[in-house]
Amino acid sequence: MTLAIVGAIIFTIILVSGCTSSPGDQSGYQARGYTSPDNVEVTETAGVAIKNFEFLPAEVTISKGGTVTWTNEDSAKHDIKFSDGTSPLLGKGESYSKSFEIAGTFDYICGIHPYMKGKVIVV
Ligand SMILES: [Cu+2]
Repeated sequence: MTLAIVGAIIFTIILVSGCTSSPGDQSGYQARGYTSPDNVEVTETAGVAIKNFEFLPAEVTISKGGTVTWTNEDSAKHDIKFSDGTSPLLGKGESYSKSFEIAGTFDYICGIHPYMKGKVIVV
């Protein structure tokens, strides 16, 4: 679980930096051997933690046919609400997985706390 979180954080940094990095930042990436910002790493599966009323990371990119798994780490219950349906309510430690067969950008919220927002990008 710790590794997954670290991976998610690194992935987020890559995504965020890809949008905002200056040329100077890019050299730092290459030195560390990460995928270049223009070539964001796409994985078949992604994990999203629900923690402190936030989706972490709030944005994941997966390949078509891939799966995202959300795990609630809060004591409060949350769900994952897309335009085409809502997950069951997740208690602490519970997970929900959803597969994405169509490329696109899919926004979601928590149906209980609509200010909690996330995004799945399928490529
Ligand atoms: Cu919630």
